[in-house]
Amino acid sequence: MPNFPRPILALTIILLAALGPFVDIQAALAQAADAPEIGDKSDQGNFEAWLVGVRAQAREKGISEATIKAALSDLQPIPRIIELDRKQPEFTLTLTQYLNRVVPASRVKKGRQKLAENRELLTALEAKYGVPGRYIVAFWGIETDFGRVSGGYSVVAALATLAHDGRRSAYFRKELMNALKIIDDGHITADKMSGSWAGAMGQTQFMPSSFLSHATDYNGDNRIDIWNTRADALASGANYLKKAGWNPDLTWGREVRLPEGFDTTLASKTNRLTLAQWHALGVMRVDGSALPLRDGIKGRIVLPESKKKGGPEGKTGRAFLVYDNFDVILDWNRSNFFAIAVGQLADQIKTQ
Ligand SMILES: [Ca+2]
Repeated sequence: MPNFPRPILALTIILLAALGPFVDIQAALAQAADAPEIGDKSDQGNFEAWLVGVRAQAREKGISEATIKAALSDLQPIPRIIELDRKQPEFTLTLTQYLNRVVPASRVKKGRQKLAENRELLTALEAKYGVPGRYIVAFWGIETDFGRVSGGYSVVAALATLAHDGRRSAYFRKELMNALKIIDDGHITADKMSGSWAGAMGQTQFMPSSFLSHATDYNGDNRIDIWNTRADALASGANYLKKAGWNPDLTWGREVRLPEGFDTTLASKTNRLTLAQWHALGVMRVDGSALPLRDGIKGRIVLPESKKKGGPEGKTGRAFLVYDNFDVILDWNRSNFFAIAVGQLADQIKTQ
């Protein structure tokens, strides 16, 4: 997020700091919606008393006393995190405004530099995981400005704060247990486990559950270090995408122009048509030329700015024809804006 970072100006930092956590929390909210409550409501009044229960649960899960002591002693909730969690604004930017912030020309330029600097590693990762380097670099750039801004919060304190807070306790308590396991496994110490205020960690902003299922030790030192070891971080991102179903033969999609009177009910997650079928329905490249007619490729139309029923004031906003890899990006972060930003940054990095 994840999330969802940056210099040039303090303004940029503020804007992207706001965007990153938004992105993290979207996935968190979606996952928390299906998670059962564990029963924190009865003991959330007193953080210390609550921590006693957390320590007991950690012991039951086989976390060592040393880790419990190192991670859960002298722990305080962080009021700023509750503030940030409560303040999440409605996402009111247009797509164009969002892309201007998340994929500025400076980031494209830096992305090209990063692609060149890491060519050997990225070529090896593409061979192993089937994900082109420009996509790995795009995720890296959007999540953390290429590893520069990965969040300054203690992940344990952040997750404990959110787990104790009671709004999405079950989800964050599980992530807290996952974080303790990562520490217990020796990948990072509690005091060095930093991340976003919502607990997204390292250069790829993995939640602890994603770390446990997808992070990988690429440089072979027996530690998975997505914070400081670039090879581990980028390989972990590539592994995530591979496991989520990345198709090496496809791109992500493209912006398109819809014909006058296009039936917007055709833009649905389930309505996957061939490029020839979309062509027959009048869908064009954004410059007005015909779609490429590669056989066998199906895509769906995404109208990221439209609310249901034709969008605000009947407008559909910008339109995209996307392939299966778009849904892989959404697996990482369930925001159409985020997925389009990743795709566009990857495209622009490639265009030299
Ligand atoms: Ca390693």
